[in-house]
Amino acid sequence: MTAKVLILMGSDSDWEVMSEARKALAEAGVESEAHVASAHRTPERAAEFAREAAGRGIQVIVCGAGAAAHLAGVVAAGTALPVLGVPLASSDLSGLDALLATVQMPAGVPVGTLAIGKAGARNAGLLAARILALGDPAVAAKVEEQRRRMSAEVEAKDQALQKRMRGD
Ligand code: RP5
Repeated sequence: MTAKVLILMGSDSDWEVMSEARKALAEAGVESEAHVASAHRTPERAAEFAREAAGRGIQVIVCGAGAAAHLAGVVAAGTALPVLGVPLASSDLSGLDALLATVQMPAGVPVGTLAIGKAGARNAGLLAARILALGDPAVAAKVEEQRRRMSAEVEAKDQALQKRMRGD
């Protein structure tokens, strides 16, 4: 199966967080590939990934980067594919720097920005799956399954809480 989602990150130190996106995609049955490419340290490599993604069958790109995080913006500048950005907390500013750098794109170059860190990485994977689900019933079924599973987990937590409060 060829990858439909490309996950890019500024450094291998981002992988612990960005692997959450890959896990969420795997739950939805979506094949992904992940690479390190930095907007600052390897600008040509980042631009090449952006330029070549659509031609390789990629449909959504997820970019995670920390500090002055320009990766998602640079990639969005080089492709017409949807780009999702995950700001990472890898500097002394705890991700606020990356959030602002990722979210404040000028009009005309959209980056769909998620939350800082692991929740954002997971949501980027889930959102990429939902985009793909529009044209893929098998992925759509997995997305619905994930929603049902999440609801069931919350209900189970409430039942456990009620039981604890009753003292049994
Ligand atoms: C950013 O700088 C990367 O995305 C990473 O979050 C951060 C630190 O990178 P390393 O110094 O760990 O390579 O470009």
